Amino acid sequence: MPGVGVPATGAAPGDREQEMFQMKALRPMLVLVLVGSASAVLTSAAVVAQAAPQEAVDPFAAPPVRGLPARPRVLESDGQLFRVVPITGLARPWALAVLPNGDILVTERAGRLRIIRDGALDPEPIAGVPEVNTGAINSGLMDIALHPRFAENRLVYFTYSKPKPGGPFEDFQGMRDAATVTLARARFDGGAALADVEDIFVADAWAQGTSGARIAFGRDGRIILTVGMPTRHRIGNADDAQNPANHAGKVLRLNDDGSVPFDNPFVDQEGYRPEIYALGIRNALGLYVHPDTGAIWETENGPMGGDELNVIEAGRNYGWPVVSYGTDYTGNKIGGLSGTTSEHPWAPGMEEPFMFWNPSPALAGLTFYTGNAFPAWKGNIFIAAMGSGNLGSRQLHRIVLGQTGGTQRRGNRTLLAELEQRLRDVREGPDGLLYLTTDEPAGAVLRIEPVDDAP
Ligand SMILES: [Ca+2]
Repeated sequence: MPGVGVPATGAAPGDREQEMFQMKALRPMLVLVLVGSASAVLTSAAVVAQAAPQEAVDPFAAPPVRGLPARPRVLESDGQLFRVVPITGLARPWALAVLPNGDILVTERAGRLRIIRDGALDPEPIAGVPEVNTGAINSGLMDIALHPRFAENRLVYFTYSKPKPGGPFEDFQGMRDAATVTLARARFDGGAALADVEDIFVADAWAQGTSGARIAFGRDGRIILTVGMPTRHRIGNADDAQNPANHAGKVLRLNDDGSVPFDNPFVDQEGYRPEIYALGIRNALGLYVHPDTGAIWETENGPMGGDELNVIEAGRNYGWPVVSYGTDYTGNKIGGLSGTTSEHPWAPGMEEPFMFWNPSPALAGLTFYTGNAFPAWKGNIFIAAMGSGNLGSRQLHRIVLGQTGGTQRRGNRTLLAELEQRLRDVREGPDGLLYLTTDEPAGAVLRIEPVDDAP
């Protein structure tokens, strides 16, 4: 069922079976909006589809932009002109944080922390980052976030893959080394090095393979930390995502010193790690706390055709690896490295995604747009997509919510596909502009700004 799907809100499992029956009977049920990938052409008449405008027109440039531009270029999407300003010289940039003075901290996957000062990349990395493991696609030095009171305390937080002590697992059937998600805190005074670098939380989630880790501060000042657990390896197992006795495949909630908040949902429940906030997570690569509602939004890489946008609530179970709208890359629903353990995409007691994507675009960073630079985008959700091969296009998704903020009408528009870049992160800066990272060997930070001098 290619396209972008919205699960029927509030439907009980029995209702869902009835709906599947209706779908087989060619009755429209899901509101689907096609995305740009050619493989996303509808193959079933059982859905209502509306093609989104796809061809971006660049009114100022000839020839049209293909690939990362060397200089600022004006692009267009859905009638909105915007200028893309590339800041190049980065290698596999993962995440970024815009400082109050407009400088930008950028993590590079290999374990370097870089800084863009006054719009130009400082050639010297910032010293003090611990050794990182880069053994899997989504590993290395990953997310970065500023303490809510950074202007006063200068505290920065970052996540990384911590190598297992003792080095590579040569004694473990000759396999590559294992790592676990670690949250570190440091002080950054704006100079050339971090100070007081400290691991404040080392997850019990030793794994061989991809395990993404995002952080965001809740409105209450607590840290939300995602720990991925996508597939089945000999070190770490997808089933760990349902095991409350470890941190793999979970959303965690911590105090800003790494300790356990007293009001976590399972803090007094036997058999549960007290840091757990939600379970059943595959590989979360985007995380955002809405400043008005406090809602926790998460993007998650599913298996083939199962990328998700979720709203994470305390104590809930988000299904992995029991249920998913995707399948293993063998095409089998059940089993394999990445298949589920259930034939059905839903189960009692497990949360449905807010949206899911098929094919999977390899969704990564996300933000709501709350600024004033682009009034037409206000309230929209932006999601970076890394794509590749059968994973759909490398582009930025723009999700338009319904009038009620809600769940009835959701549109998916896309932009920046012509750049053909693996878009890893998207953030809104304090200036109301959007900032992205391109996770490429010759990567960049992209600043998206309005075009005031447009004809
Ligand atoms: Ca899920």
